[in-house]
Amino acid sequence: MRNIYLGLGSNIGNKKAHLERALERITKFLTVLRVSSLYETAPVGNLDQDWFLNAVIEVDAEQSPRELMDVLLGLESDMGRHRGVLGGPRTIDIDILFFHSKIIEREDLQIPHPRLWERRFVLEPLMELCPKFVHPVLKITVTDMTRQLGTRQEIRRL
Ligand code: PH2
Ligand code: MG
Ligand code: MG
Repeated sequence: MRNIYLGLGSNIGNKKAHLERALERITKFLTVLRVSSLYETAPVGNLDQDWFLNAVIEVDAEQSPRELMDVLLGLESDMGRHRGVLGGPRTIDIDILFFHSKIIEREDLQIPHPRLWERRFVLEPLMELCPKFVHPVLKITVTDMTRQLGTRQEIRRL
C-alpha cells in the first residue's frame, strides 16, 4: 500500500553518504517505492549547527507504525547516531512523516509527524512525491501546507 513517507536528514560528516547508506539499509526492511531529490537545507530550530541534507522517501511496510519506528531507531543507532542536544547535529535522522492516513498520538510516537507542516525541508520533497496527499489531522494538502509556510526557510534542491 502506498503513502507511508519517511523523512531523512543528516548534518554531520559526509551527509550524502549517510543518506545513501540509510537508504540501502532501509531496503532490507521495507519496499522503497520512490525517492525525492536531495535538498541542502538551513537548520530549523537549533540554528547553531551545520546545514542539513534532507530527502523524503515513500515506502511500503509490513510492520505496524510502532514496529516501523523500532526498526528505524535501530537503524539510526547502527549508523552511529548518538542522541545529544534535542534537535541538534546528527549523522542520520529518519522520521515517520505519514503512515497512510493513520493518526497516532502517544507520548513516544506521533503520526503524522507533529512539526512537518512548519518544515520546508520536509514539505518541498513531499511536494515532489505527493502534492495532493491530505494531512489527516489538518485536513489540508501538502500543497496547501507548503503555500502557507512560504519560502522563508532557506533550501536548495540538488
Ligand atoms: N531536523 C531537526 C531539526 N532541524 N533542520 C533541517 N534543515 N533539517 C532537518 O532534518 C532538521 C532540522 C530535528 O530532527
Ligand atoms: Mg527529525
Ligand atoms: Mg527523529
